[in-house]
Amino acid sequence: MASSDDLSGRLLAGERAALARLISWAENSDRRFPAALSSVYGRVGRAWRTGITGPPGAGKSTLVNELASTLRERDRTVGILAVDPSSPFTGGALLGDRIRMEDRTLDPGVFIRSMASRGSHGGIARATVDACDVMDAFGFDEILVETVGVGQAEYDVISAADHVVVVVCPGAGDGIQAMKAGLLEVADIIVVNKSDVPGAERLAMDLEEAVHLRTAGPRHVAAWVPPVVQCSAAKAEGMEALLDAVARHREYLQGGELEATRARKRAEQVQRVVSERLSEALWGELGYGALVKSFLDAGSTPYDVASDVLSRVLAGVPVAASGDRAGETGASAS
Ligand SMILES: Nc1nc2c(ncn2[C@@H]2O[C@H](COP(=O)(O)OP(=O)(O)OP(=O)(O)O)[C@@H](O)[C@H]2O)c(=O)[nH]1
Ligand SMILES: [Mg+2]
Repeated sequence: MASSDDLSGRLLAGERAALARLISWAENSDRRFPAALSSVYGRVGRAWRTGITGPPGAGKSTLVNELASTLRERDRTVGILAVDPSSPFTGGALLGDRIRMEDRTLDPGVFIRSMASRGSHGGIARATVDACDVMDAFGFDEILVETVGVGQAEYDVISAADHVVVVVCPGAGDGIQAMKAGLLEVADIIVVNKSDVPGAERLAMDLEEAVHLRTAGPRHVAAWVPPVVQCSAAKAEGMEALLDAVARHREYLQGGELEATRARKRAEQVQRVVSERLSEALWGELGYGALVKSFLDAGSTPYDVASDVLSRVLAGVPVAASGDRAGETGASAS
């Protein structure tokens, strides 16, 4: 059985199998992962992380693939993480052009990994950040994370990135609907993909207007206004424009909030780890499951039982008494 020391040593030596293994440890909440991460954590923080999300079928995987190509042409190394993909990066569904994909997987400057959210007990955002951390420590310049969807879980996954790119396309799964579902709020950059199909221009104009209404109110001008970039990932068009937009957002972050934002995101990761472990411990080794069952069997309501559980747990965790000052991390519990 591999020890965490072996594996982190091999990761730092550039062994891709060790990288893959460590990501599996993160995904499976392996107890060896924390020690492995701490031995490589000094190397974390050099990669740029870009989250790519949007409705199913918008062309995210195609776009990620093209972005990776363009980044490789610029001599940037790329780690790709597809979270719960419905169109996998391997197996052909993604790419009309399999030969290029095979080239890509032979390229030591690219690493591609899928991660399933099933079975990770809501810990998918935690596991994604862990996976990005080890890819970062491994030494990739750029990390691209694709996740499908528009819900809270995807938002949690994607919001850990430095840049959030929201991809929409004309037609089915209408972009404006996606924006109404809250994607406008989270996007640093909006991509209208499939610019080769009718309606793309119109959608881009509508989105520009929506962004303008949101960011240029009478009393408030946003510091960053998400640009709307038109691309055709399938035709490999618009990648330079997208990377320019990313570069501008990067400069914007470097001009101010980058360190504070990354620190806040690290604090959010701490919260995820604590919540996950706490819940595991409560219903596992601490035996609260049995207690709950006995109370419910005795006829108490779920709220009464929950209140009993909480008072026991909270009484045992005297945070306020320990001198810690709550709220210092700046992490929000939302
Ligand atoms: N016409 C056109 N089709 C595209 C373009 N980009 C992607 N597609 C097609 O759109 C379909 C979906 O592409 P994917 O890249 O798998 O989309 P996705 O957003 O990753 O999909 P999910 O991961 O399933 O949500 C595929 O048939 C692609 O070939 C484009 O720029 N133009
Ligand atoms: Mg996809």
